[in-house]
Amino acid sequence: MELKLKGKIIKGVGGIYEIRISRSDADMLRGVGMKLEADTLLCKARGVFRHEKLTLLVGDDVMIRVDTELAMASDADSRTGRTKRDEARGGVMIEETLPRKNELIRPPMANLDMIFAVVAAAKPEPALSTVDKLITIAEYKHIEPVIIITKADLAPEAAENYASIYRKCGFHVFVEGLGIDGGELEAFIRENADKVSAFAGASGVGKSTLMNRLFPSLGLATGEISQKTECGRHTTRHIELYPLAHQFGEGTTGYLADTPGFGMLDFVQFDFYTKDDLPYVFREFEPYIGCCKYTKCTHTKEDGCALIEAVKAGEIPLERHKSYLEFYEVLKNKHKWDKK
Ligand SMILES: Nc1nc2c(ncn2[C@@H]2O[C@H](COP(=O)(O)OP(=O)(O)OP(=O)(O)O)[C@@H](O)[C@H]2O)c(=O)[nH]1
Ligand SMILES: [Mg+2]
Ligand SMILES: [Zn+2]
Repeated sequence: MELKLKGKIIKGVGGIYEIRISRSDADMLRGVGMKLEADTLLCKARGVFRHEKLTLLVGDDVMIRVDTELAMASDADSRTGRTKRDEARGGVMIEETLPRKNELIRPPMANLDMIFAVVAAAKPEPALSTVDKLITIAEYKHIEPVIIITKADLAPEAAENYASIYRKCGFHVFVEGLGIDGGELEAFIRENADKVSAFAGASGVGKSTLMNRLFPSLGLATGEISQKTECGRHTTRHIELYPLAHQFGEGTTGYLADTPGFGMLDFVQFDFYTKDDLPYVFREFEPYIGCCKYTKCTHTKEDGCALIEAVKAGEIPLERHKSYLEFYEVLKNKHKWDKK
C-alpha cells in the first residue's frame, strides 16, 4: 500500500529525518503491521532535495510517501541486526515541504512561534549584545522572544539586573537557577502548549538542563563548562523538537526544541535585517520613533533624538541602546561594502 501523509520534521541528522505524524495516521500504519516508535517515522528526502541542495529544517511541515510493504521489509531487516539508519531506506520518503511561516539560520529551524533566549547570569559571563542579536532577529521574523536568565544561584544580583532590563522592554522574563522554583516557566510553557518553541543561546548556559527539568524522562546530556575559558563545550549536537503531548497529554499540538549552543551571530556574513529595519526590532523604541527633531535621525548621536532622551531619562535601558549602536555600526559598514 502506498500513502501520502503529512508530518513534521522533529530531528534531522546526516540526511536521516525523524518525522512525527498524527496519531490517527500512526494507528493506521500500525493497523497494516508497521512498527512505529511514538508516532514517528525515520526517512530520507527525495533525491531532488539532495541534488538541488534544498534545505530541510527541523520544524518543516512535509508530505511524505509511505510504501508500507517496503517499509515493513526494511523493518524486518532491522531485526536481523541492521541499524535504524538502514530502516530509512526507501519505504518512507519526504516528497515535498509545505510553505514555511518563517525560518532561522541560527538555530536552523522553520515555523517557530516563540524563541527562548537563554542567558546565564554567570559562567559563562553574558554578552548582552549576542542576546540582543537573537532577540532582534526573532522580532524581525515575528517570532516571540522570551528571555530566560539561568544560573541565578551563582549571581543573584546580576540575574535580577538582567531580568529588569528585559522586563522594562516588555518581554516575558524568567529567572532560573539551582534551588529556584521553576514553576512559573513550566506554567508558561503549559499555557503555550500549542506553540512551536526553542531554547537558544550560548553553549553552557543551561538549555539542556532546563529541558531535562521540564521533561524529566528525556535524560539529555549536559556538560560542565570549561574551567579555563568558562565557555560551554557544545554538549548538545543536534536540534530536536519534543512533542509537548508527551508532557501535557494527547491533543497537545506544540513542541519545544533543545538546540546546540552557538557563539556569534554574524551580521556581516548573513543577511538578517538591514540598517533601516534596526529601530523597529527593538520593541521598547517604538513609542519614540517619529518623535525626534530630525526626520532622518539615526538615533545614534543627534540633538533632539527622542530615543536618546528616553535612554537618559531611564525609560529605555542603556544596555539595549548600546546593542543598537553596535549593530548600527556593523550594518552601516556592511552597506558600504555591498556598494563596492
Ligand atoms: N549553578 C548552576 N549550574 C547550572 C544551571 N543550569 C545548568 N548548569 C550547569 O551548567 C553546565 C552546562 O549546562 P547544559 O545544560 O549542558 O548547557 P547547554 O546550554 O545545554 O550547553 P550546550 O548543549 O553546549 O549548548 C552544566 O554543568 C550544568 O549542570 C544552574 O541553574 N545553576
Ligand atoms: Mg545542551
Ligand atoms: Zn532619534
